[in-house]
Amino acid sequence: MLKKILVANRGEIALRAIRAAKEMGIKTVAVYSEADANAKFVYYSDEAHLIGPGPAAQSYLKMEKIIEVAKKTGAEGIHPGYGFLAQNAKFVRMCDEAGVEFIGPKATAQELLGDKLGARRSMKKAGIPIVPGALDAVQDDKDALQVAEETGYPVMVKPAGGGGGIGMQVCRSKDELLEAIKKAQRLAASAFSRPEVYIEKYVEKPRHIEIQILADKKGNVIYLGERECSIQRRHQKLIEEAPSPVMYVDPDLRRRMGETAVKVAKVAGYENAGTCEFLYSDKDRAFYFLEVNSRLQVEHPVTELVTGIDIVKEQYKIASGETLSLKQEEIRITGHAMECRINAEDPLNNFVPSIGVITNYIEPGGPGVRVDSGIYAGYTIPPFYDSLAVKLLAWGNNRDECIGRMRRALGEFVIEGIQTVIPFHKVMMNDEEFVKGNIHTEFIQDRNILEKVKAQYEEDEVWRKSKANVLSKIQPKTDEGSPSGGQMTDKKTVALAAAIASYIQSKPPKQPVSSNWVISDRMKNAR
Ligand code: MV4
Repeated sequence: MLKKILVANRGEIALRAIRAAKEMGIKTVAVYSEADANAKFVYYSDEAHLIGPGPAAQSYLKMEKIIEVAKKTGAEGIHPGYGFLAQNAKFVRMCDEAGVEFIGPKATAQELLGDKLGARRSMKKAGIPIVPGALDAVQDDKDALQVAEETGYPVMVKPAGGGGGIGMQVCRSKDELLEAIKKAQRLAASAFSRPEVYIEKYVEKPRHIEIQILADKKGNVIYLGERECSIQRRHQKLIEEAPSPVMYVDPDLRRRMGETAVKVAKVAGYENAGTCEFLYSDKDRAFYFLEVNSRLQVEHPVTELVTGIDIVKEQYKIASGETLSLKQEEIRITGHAMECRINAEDPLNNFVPSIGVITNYIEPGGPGVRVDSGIYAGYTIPPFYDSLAVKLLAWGNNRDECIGRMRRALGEFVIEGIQTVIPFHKVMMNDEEFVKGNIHTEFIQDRNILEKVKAQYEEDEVWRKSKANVLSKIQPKTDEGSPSGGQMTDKKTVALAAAIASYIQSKPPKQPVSSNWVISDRMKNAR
């Protein structure tokens, strides 16, 4: 078994990786940026090393630096978390060369699965059901029109180089198609440095269902059931659950999807934990392979709650060369689990990131509640990173009990000083169609959920004010020349937050402004 690992990430997922290691007696090394000096994961790690300034390009993406810390500290493995270096084949190769175990799939599997069009070809050849459409990149307008005609409108244009929804466009006619292709090629070239795009049949209002898999180094692969992740906004998942509500209607679907995912993993020579994404059409009762996420995912705890399996511990065991100790027949799904992503974003203002000092923080608890949080009272949310602050999970014997607990837990949660998406989740947990499980990927728009969030927010404010005398708060210091270094950092971050907020709210310029500022992706997305 690995004796010491380095966690090459931050926030709640760094903490998650540290917690599993601690329970197994594995020593942990954290690496952190200047902006994360006061973070929980730094505090909970056995040792922590500063690797650079706040912007990720100068810290969490510094491959040589991170490997250097691993070598220096005697860490035998690197857990990449999600994002940053988790799906970077070059980094995996560098780990291999340095003799450090990358806790995740090999570089070859990362490359095969990172090429979405290549993966589509390999999976089609292996008999995996894929969405109808092209197996090659668009050559020219004539070629595009022909493929779309054969496939039948509406179609979706997708970049070959990357998934996750970036640069994808729906086209309902010839005219839309030619426009979309040009735009998608431009986006793909800048986001993935590969301009190729391809055409698929657009599946209308599908469910997004994914299968969690575990694969050891000896070719054994099992599936841990599914998660439904249909509740998304602009390709950002907000709610995930297991089982998918469709599994209550078609109990054999899990086995069919699960066995398909296992086959996908075997075709790709996959190892460690991973997720196979599918689209499911209620109308056709059919599922289609989309892509593999070759990393531990944000929503993995949903599966942990219904299977009782600690996925991160399994990752460490697999990376250490152990044979999977779990057999497919031993995997049981018990009850229902749900995750609400509590982003530090303002749901009343286009989900613009909200940063600053947490002046009050009280976590929910009680039966069936799990909180994976990177924040605490007095902590300052830095502006450089993803806005996911807390993952709130509920488990129940059935979906109704699970939703009841989630509603109760959301009601207990106190987070002050910043805006969060808690009011959005409260609206969702009371939506009639959501409660029935009638969800799909266009649910938030179709049900006008965002229009109901303001009323919820105001209701919360009335409650908060009526109880203001009960809970104490941290008073952020604003006076000049404070002797406390920590407060100085807070002041700087708050000033930065104000600058970024005004930047976001300004109209996007035609020409990109040249500046030495590094604006994080979430800031760009908010514009
Ligand atoms: C699709 C699709 C419908 N038809 N492909 C988006 C993320 C990426 N992993 C795959 N995605 C989709 N691919 C075809 N052929 C629907 C999605 C999709 C989606 C589309 C619009 C709005 C929200 C969505 C949420 C999840 C998936």
